[in-house]
Amino acid sequence: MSRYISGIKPTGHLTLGNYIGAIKQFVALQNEGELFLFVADLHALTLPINPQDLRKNSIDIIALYLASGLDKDKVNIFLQSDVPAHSELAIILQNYLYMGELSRMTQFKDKTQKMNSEAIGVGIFTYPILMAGDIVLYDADYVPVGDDQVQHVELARDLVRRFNNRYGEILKMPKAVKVKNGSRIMSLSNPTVKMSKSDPKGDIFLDDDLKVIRKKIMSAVTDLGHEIKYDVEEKPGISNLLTIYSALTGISIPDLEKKFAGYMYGQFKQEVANVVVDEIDKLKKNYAEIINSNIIDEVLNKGKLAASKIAEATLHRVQKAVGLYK
Ligand code: AQP
Repeated sequence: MSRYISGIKPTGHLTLGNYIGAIKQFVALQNEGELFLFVADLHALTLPINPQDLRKNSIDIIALYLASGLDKDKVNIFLQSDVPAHSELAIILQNYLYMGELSRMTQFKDKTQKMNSEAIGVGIFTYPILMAGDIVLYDADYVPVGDDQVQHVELARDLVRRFNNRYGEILKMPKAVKVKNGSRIMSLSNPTVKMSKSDPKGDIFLDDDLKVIRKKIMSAVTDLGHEIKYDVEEKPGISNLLTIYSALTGISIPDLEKKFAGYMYGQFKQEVANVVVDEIDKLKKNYAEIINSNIIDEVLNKGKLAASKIAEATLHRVQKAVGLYK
């Protein structure tokens, strides 16, 4: 049975991008293999965050995982900081990645381009090391992620190659997997940039009021012309809305182009809004039940036990391989 590992950083309110690119994918995979899903709370510290927000965002992610249909009895859900092996392994692995590699990471460049280089925290630079550890700790076959995280998974693969060349077959080689439609949901106000929870321009948040969501979709930036056609270069706004519709309904984009042939942009947006509002409405109802129950601690305790068992075994293997006396 294949094993999957993935996580989400509790850096803000989750977006429709996180839902489509990551969470919906997790839900589909829970019947395919063994799923380990964590809240990447240590990663959230790489940029300034208020402690109350970090705590609330972390709990919200667990509740949203469950509200989206992840089955607590099938999936192992845990907090990254509940499994100390993540931090311990990162200290070792940092010696097998290079400054040059880390400085080429797109996310590092994007997140720090407007910062004074003297004041960039080291954690945002070494983020991919911690992430490589997150992945290899679980001997995972696959890492379900959105587009923007694929480069980090590739770096983890380089690290595994380098480490195993030196010490033998110690770490399992992981592979990134993406959803077919929706691995990069774009901002509604600027469909050439990614929808991102920490840069909330043109985002749909899962906890937005349904009326606000409808309004955001109705005022989404569209393109010249009037045809409902998928063309990322010429029609990034319409293409993004088609992708969202397709990801939420499972209807292919060519079928949607046929379905919406002859629609005006406004009519099409109404249809997209209906689909998004329906999905988020269901999510909100489930979320309300979960957040008011005692289930979250139970889920986290179970997840921590299952995750720790595998993570500690990998950590010991690595410690022994590099010569630490164990
Ligand atoms: N716009 C998106 N479309 C599709 N997938 C997306 N993901 C993020 N944005 C989109 C996927 O969601 C997962 C969780 O991401 P993360 O929390 O680890 O951080 P991220 O990739 O940096 O996502 P954000 O929302 O942009 O967070 P911030 O703003 O904090 O950096 C990943 O699988 C990601 O690919």
